[in-house]
Parts: sequence; structure tokens; C-alpha cells
Amino acid sequence: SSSSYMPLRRSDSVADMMPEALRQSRYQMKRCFQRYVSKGRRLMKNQQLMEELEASAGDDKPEKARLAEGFLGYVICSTQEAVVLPPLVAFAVRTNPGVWEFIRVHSGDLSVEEITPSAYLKCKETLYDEKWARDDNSLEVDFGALDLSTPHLTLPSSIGNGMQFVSRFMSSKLSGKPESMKPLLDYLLALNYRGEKLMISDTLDTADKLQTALLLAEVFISSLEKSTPYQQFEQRFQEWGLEKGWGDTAETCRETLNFLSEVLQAPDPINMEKFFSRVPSVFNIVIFSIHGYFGQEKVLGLPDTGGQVVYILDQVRALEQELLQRIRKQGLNVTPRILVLTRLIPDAKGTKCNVELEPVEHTKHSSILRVPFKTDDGKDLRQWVSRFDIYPYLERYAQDSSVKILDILEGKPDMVIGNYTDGNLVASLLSSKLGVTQGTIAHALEKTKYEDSDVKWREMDHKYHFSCQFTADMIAMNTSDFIIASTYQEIAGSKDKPGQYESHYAFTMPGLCRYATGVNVFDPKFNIAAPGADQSVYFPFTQKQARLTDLHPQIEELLYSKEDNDEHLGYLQDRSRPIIFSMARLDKVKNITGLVEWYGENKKLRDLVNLVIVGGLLEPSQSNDREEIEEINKMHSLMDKYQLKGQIRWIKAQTERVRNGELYRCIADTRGAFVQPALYEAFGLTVIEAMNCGLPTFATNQGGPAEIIVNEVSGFHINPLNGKEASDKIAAFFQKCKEDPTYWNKMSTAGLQRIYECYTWQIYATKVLNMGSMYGFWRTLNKEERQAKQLYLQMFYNLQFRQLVKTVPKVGEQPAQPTTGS
Ligand code: UDP
Ligand code: LCN
Repeated sequence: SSSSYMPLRRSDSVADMMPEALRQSRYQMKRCFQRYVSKGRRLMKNQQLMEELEASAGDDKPEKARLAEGFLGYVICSTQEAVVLPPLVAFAVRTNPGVWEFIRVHSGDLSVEEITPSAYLKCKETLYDEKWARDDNSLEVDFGALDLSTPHLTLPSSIGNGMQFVSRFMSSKLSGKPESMKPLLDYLLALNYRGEKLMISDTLDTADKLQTALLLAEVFISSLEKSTPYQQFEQRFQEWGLEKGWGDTAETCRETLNFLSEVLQAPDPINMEKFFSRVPSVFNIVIFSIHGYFGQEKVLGLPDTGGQVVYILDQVRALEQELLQRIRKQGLNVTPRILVLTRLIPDAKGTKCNVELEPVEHTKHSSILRVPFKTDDGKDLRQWVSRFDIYPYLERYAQDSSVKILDILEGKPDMVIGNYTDGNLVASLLSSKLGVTQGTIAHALEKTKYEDSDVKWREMDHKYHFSCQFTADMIAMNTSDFIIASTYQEIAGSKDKPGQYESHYAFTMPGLCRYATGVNVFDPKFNIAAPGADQSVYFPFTQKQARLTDLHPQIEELLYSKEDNDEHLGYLQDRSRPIIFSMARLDKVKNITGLVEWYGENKKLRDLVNLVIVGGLLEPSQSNDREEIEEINKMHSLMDKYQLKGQIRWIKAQTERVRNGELYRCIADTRGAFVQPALYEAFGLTVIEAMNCGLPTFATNQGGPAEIIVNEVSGFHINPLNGKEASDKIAAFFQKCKEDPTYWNKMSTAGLQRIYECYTWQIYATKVLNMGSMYGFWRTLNKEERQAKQLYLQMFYNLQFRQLVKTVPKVGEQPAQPTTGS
């Protein structure tokens, strides 16, 4: 019989549509659900659910197709995972980025019920810790319940545009009665630099008075020559109650006055944003990046030391420039300061990580400030500590660094920005203590890197201490005023795959804590500001006059000398071939060994190109990082297995940025390509470095690179889970280039174009300083609710986080006994 399918209205809620769908294809559904429950209790992921749905149609091909296209197919296809507890099956359905629904279906009578995230999580916990799941008083946290009056975005496509939404919402909130302006007025009245008033004086204490003053000033100033310096009319401004900060010339002052007049008359988002981009509210910034070796020389490629360091140093340079330009335009004579806080490591291993204060190169007012970790007996901890084991040192670190910061800045910073879990937690402690605006950056959230790391936290805790890490992440995300993400996918993923932040929406760590709402990606605190690459280091290979030819002999040796030494292994027999190049820390997720294996397996590719790898150390005995050691061993065994010598060059981690820039360009000279094969990459700075140098790039479709590169337009996506397909794709490219050399140039140019349009530090700095200013005001609204949440977070920190920290051994201590024999 032909079954009739209901018309799909995909915007409707799944729970609402389900009963009707069931009525229409009851028989197939029953078969499918029988399969789901037949194997007993378990967690099923999307792929398994789809496979079993297909299998339930047996050999009937048309039936299979109908199922896949029908409503059930749609629901299962959108289901991220399902918990099977016969006879019930609970589904976590994600119909759109950020949009989740939880439903429970009875496999016998096919009744459907919508359930809360908490109820869904309880089902899931049953699989791992039944007693805890059934305990009415197990710890449940719902941060969402604490921001009831925070407005939320509703459109998935707007996620990451928080600032725009905030300025719209503020516009409507400040509209209407004159009293509505009070928060803005109070904010302006409080503006000062070290006690000296800015913009308005205390006399302008009502919106009316302010409006009148603005009007007088505007009329007066339009009669002046545009370039008239502020000093010439400063006196007049003061008579009206206007202080410094409006501008350096008549023209800029007039603009700023006008933006505010417009806002006072009838607030609109455009003038609101423009006004806030002018407000002198940020002069001193503190940035936390604690773990790893943080330095400017000889640190890159060391364990835990990669893109985050590059990102921050470039970020500081860009922010300082933008600050200087803004301050000048505000007509102020203020020196901005940026401090990057990291840890001081006495055993610095040839780096400068044992130096307390170090100026940041190419800046005038920015420094790295290093504060040591302390042992229990008050001594400086001498050695490097893995980011996974760092938790016991952070609270003390926050206290010690806050003393130093206040001392050096001679007061509070105006904004703190954290990086990664450790930096964000310390930034949270500091911002709560000092009451300053906080921004959060996560170069990678570990939760999504390790499958089921939330429900299986217990198994992994002795190695990774995720119990501490995820708790700290939750505290930071919820304390922070704004969150800076590099890409949309970092927040809300893609059509099929949840984003890093999104995966913290509702999750559970059975036996520890259930997050009914962890963080909601529709919160307007989320913003995208993509980093760039330093264009003085990474510039196109075609810029002949700028090329660093002095370095060519060294690079020549690095790539082509025939002998193995302690810098490189393997050699390239046929120099005429193009090179495919990859460079990364030798971590498992970077999947460098995967690339070597694909290359080894693919005869065609091996005939076309040579392979050059930069990463890690060459001998396991030289490393003290668990994962790196495993990967080093794997590299050796793959080189043996596929007899790669003669076709591969493996060079150890390279710490000279400038030389690396030239290295990318030398690879481009061979008309080669860059390959970034990571199993998952949060952003992927090497991808934009390579593209900046004009090197055609193949990068993982898992994470940031999928957004940086438009597939087949400005580069290529490869699927790291399908090595054959990936290596065939690379081979096909080189085959095509052989036949049509212009194809290589076309891809090279298209990559550059993409970079110039979207990935530069200038664009970034403007956005981030606007955030600082805008969210600095935003946090003054809704004070009571914020304070209540802050108290709750403090309690959570004290009762939960501090207890968990005790399970992490300090350096030299015996690890806590694992609870199960593993
Ligand atoms: N890098 C380097 N030498 C190495 C490996 C990496 O200089 O041996 C640099 C690379 O050029 C890039 C950064 O380290 O600037 C890595 O950043 P990415 O975002 O690719 O990855 P992460 O290491 O942050 O995960
Ligand atoms: C850390 C990572 O893992 C990369 O994906 C990023 O590109 C880098 O930090 C800079 O944000």
C-alpha cells in the first residue's frame, strides 16, 4: 500500500508534529523503534540511529528512500543522540544551530512527550550512574534560571552578533520617558581617568540639562573651522559642563556630540554604536594567558604552546594601535597600557619565561608580566606544568597577580580578557573582585575534543581533570560580560554539528553536576571577531623585494640536505616535485600522523609530490608530554612501514616565526600546498598564515578552517576521517595543476583575497574595543540580577570548584588513587 506522508512544516516543534507523523507511518516507526530498544539500554549517536532506521526497512529500497525523506527521517537525522531505556527512548533533537528539543517516545504505543533538558539529562545519567540519576537532590545547576531578564536572540543566523542586538535592545530600553535615560546619564557621570572627569561634569545631572548643553555646544562648534584643535574651545565646553573626551578637533567633537544628541532624542542602534565607539572608557587592559611557555622567542611548537601565544601577541599589537588612535581622536593625553599576564617559569629551558617583565615587541606601552606559581611552602614552582594539571595553582595566582597589576597600572584595569580555561577562570576571579568588564576567549574548549568527556569524566579525570576544567569553564562563561569567538562554528557549529559553546548548553557529569542550562548561545554576550595573521611576517611569496633571501641557505638546508641530524629526519630524493607541507604541535588531534599515513597509502600522491612536516621533537626520549611521545613513536613507525625516506622530510618544531614565514613562501615557490589534517581544529592559525603567503591550502572540515576556506573557491576542505578521499583530493589538485599550471595561481590568489576580506587584525581590534565599551555599559544595567548571579557563582566556585581542585595532585605529589582499577 502506498503510505501518505504529511506535508512537512519544518519550523514546527518536533514534539507537536510527532503524533501526526506517527499516525501516518506507524508501522515503519514501530519497526524502527523496536530495533532501537532491542539491544537494551545504551546511548546512540546520530550515525547509529540513522543506520538502524535504514536497516529497519530491510531490503526494500523504495521504502528506505521514503523513510529517509519522510518525517521520521527528518527527526532522526536531526537527532544528535538518543538515550535508550526500554521501553522508552529519549531524543536530543537539534533542528537548527543552537535550537534543541528533547522528546521521549514510548517504543510500544509510540506516545510522544516533550521533556525538559533536565529530564533528558537524567535519562542519560541512568546509563552511567543510576543511583545519582535517581537522587532527587543530586546537584543540578541552571544558570539560565538566573538570567531571566536578560534578553535573548531568537534567530540562529544572528548568533555571534551580540553587540548589534545589545545596541538595539538598549535603544528601546532607553526610549520613552526621560527617566529611561537615567542609566546612560549615570554611566557618563561616572566616566573618569584616574579621578579626572571625562565628557560631562556633575552639573549635568539630568537628561534635560545634558541635552541643552549638547545643543549649545553643537551650534557653537559648527561655526568653527573643522580642524580647530580642542584646546581652543576647551574653556567654552567647560562653561557648559562638558569635559575632555569629545574629540581632538571641532569636527570630531561635533560628530560625537551629535551621536549623543541623537541618542537622547530617540535612541537608535546605529547612533548608539557610533557613540559607544567614541566613549573614552578603555585605557588599560589586562590579558591572561597562563599555561605553556609564553614568550616571544623559542617557544612555539612546545607542548601547550601554539596559536594562543601567536594570537595574543598579535592581538596586543593590534589593540595598542587601535587604543592609541582612539585616544588621540578623543583629544586625550593618556597613555594606554596592556599587560599580558602569564606564569613565570624558573626552569625556562632557554626561553625568557623566567623574566618578570618583558616589553612586547613592536609596541610602546605593552608588556608581558610573569607571575610565578607557588608551592605549598611558598616557594616558586620551578617547572612547566601541563594545562591539564594547572588547577591547584590558579587561585593563589589570581591573588598574586592582582597585587602586581594594581601596582604597575597604578589602579584597576578597565577591562580584563581571559584566554583558555585557566586564563578565563583567573580573569573571572579578578573581574569579580575589582568590578571590571570581562571578556572571554577560548582557543579551544576541551569538552568537544574528547568524545563523551562529560558523561565519562570519571574515566578520564586522573589524566585530564575535566571535572575541574568544565566547572571552571562554566564559571567563566557565566561570569563574563562578553565572549569573543573566532568563527560562527565555534559558537553554534554548522547545520549538522553542534558548536563548541553550544555543547555546553545542557550537559551532565554524572555523579558530579547536571547543567540544566550551562550557557545559552542565544545570549547576546557572544560575538565573532576573527583573528588575522601578522602581515609583516606572512606576506605573499610573489612580493619579491620583501622576501628574506638571507634565510634561503638555512631553509635550503632544512628542506633538502641529505643527512639526518637532530633537527630533521628523512630526505627528498626528487627536488623537482612540489611539496605538501604541514606544521603543527605534535598533538593527537592535529593528526599529523594521519597525514603521513594517507601519504604513505596513496601511490598516486607519492608520485606527484614530496611531504614536509614541521612538528614536535624527533625522539620520544626528548619529550615529557604524554601525547607528543605517542605521536613521535607513531611517526617513526609510519616512516618505516611505508618506506618514506626519500620522499618525506620531518623537521622538528620550529620556533622562529619570521623564518617560518619565509618557509611557507619557499614551499609556495615549489608550487606546493599546505595541508591541515586535524581531527578537529578550533580556529587554525596555520591555515591563514599559509593563505597569507599565497600557498593553496587543504584544511580539515572539522572546526574553524571549514569557515575560513570556501571549499573549492579559496582552498579545499578535507575530511580527516576519510584519508583516502582526502589524499585523492590532494592528488587530483596536483594532477590538475600539472595539466593546467594557471590553476595553481588561481587558487593561490583566491586564498589571498579571502584573507584580505575577512581575516585581518585591524578588523578584529575595532570590534573588540567596541565590545569593551558597549558591554561596559551593558553590565551596569540590570544590576540586581547580575549581583544575584554573581553571588551564586561565588558559592559554586567555593563549594564545587575548590573541592574538585583538591583531587588534582600538585607537582611532585602522588596522583590520587583512581576509583576503579584502570
Ligand atoms: N607553530 C610554529 N612552529 C611549530 C608549530 C607551530 O611556529 O613547530 C606556530 C604556527 O605557525 C602557528 C601556531 O604555532 O602560528 C599554531 O597555531 P594553530 O592555531 O595552528 O594551532 P594551535 O597550536 O594553537 O592549536
Ligand atoms: C588554539 C587552537 O587550537 C587553534 O585552533 C587556534 O587557532 C589558536 O589557539 C588561536 O586562537
